Amino acid sequence: MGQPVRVPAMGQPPGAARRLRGLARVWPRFLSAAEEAALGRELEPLLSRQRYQFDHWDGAIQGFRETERGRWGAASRAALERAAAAAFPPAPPPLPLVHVLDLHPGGHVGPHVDSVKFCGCTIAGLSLLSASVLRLVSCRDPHEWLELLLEPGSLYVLRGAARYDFTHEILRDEESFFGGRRVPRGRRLSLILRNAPQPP
Ligand SMILES: O=C(O)CCC(=O)C(=O)O
Repeated sequence: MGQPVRVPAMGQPPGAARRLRGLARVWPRFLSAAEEAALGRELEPLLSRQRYQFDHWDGAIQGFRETERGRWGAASRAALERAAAAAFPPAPPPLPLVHVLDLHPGGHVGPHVDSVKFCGCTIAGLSLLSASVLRLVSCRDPHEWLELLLEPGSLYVLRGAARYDFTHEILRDEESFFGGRRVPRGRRLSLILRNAPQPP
């Protein structure tokens, strides 16, 4: 595993990049090909039983199926433990259930901030199958934004201000560009780890 990088896309205003230094990070090629294959093998039978939903009640996510999983085979568990060690502070650790999101090629995750009722200071995601662009936009100033390129096999982490003060979204295929470069959005699987909210 190399050092995390946060490559700013061309034309990004520098304010968000400065504000989110160390708080929004990507580790490209975090997973080995064997780990990606093991995770995919384990998830495919669970996901393929479901239909993609295009009518989510609050519209935040469209064209998706999802599950939560707490029991993993050895290879998948090792990869998730490595991700947890890289992305999370010592406390609170990630919750035991991993949220698995399967996004249809025509689906997207709209801008939202994860509810503070269910998620603490850190969100981390492993991406499989298709590359995508994750966009962060300041809740205070929509001109302050940052985009991260999520290649298959990468790990991202959002913590602190990146998690609380910016919305995050996964761009739909038609809008999926990174620094002027087209990033075609096919079917994408993500495994999202979150820690528990801290008591006030
Ligand atoms: O798929 C991802 O990486 C992000 C998903 C997300 O934002 C969510 O489920 O709240």
